[in-house]
Amino acid sequence: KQERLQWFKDAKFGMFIHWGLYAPAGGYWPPTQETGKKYPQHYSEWIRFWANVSEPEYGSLTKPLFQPDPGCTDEWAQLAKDAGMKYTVLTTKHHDGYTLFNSNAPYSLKNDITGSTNISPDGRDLVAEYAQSVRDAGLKVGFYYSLIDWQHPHALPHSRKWPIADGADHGKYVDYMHQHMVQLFSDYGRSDLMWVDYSSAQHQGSVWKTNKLLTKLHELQPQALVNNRFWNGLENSHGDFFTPEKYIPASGYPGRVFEVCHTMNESFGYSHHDTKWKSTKDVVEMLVDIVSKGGNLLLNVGPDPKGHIPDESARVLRETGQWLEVYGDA
Ligand code: FUL
Repeated sequence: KQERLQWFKDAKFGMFIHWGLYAPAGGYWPPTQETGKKYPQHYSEWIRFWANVSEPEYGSLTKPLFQPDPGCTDEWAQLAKDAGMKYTVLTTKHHDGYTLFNSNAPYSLKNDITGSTNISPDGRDLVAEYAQSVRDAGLKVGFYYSLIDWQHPHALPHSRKWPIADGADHGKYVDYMHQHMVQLFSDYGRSDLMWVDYSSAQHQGSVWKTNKLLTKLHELQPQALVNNRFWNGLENSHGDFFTPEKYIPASGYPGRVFEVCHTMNESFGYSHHDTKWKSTKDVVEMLVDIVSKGGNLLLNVGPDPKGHIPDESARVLRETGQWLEVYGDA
């Protein structure tokens, strides 16, 4: 385990990427700034929850609003490199239930929702493009995968706003999510990290059959790390690393491997109205603070519906990289 963790401890700085159907909504529902209601809550990636959107309205965001430009994942990888980051973690599925990869897990819903959860444009697989770009840039490849699922009819009740249909069988959802993660670690080459998100005190590791899943994941990618968000009582004894969110205590976390996740503004997903951008000074100070306490910073960007990282983030990240060039090893 110590050996597996070494690159991670050395890396110190990574890029988190939240991207999905919440990008075209951008914190409004219906999803236009002109006619939509503004949801001021910080996390735009929760729009489906905030606005209580069901199908087919939510899925209709796929076309024509979510329009990834070819090559956008190369831009992310280049920016991460320019910023001095060493790894990236992409939301392959967030809580809304849609995937950036072509899932081969059986997905038959009882209600009127049919078809795939994959939101990649026809003939493309965004996770494949991402993994290729990041690996080509010499960075480590990480996948975020949401345990919470607002789409799947058999998901755990705590993770849904909508009532569970009669006859819901949580086991089916657990199998589904295992298949997804196994696919992520089978079809996309060498991968370095699985970042699951998130369980709760009532729904601990065993509910997710974590032991079985981790065994399988480690068989497929022996070098890979898995975070701690299956919650306490984990078969993987709190995961390979601990993941405080937007928070670091003055004393750090002595004796623990940890990674603080934070974001360039307030929201993780793209938001039209969240303009509380961090300055280069803010980012450098945060990075220095966390690294001096022995942790990593996983700093988030929220690409727009075409896959471009907002200029306000890109500029600050490049300037952070320039600062690291001069003072990084000091
Ligand atoms: C949280 C999620 O609910 C947020 O949307 C975001 O993904 C953050 C990193 O983790 O738990």
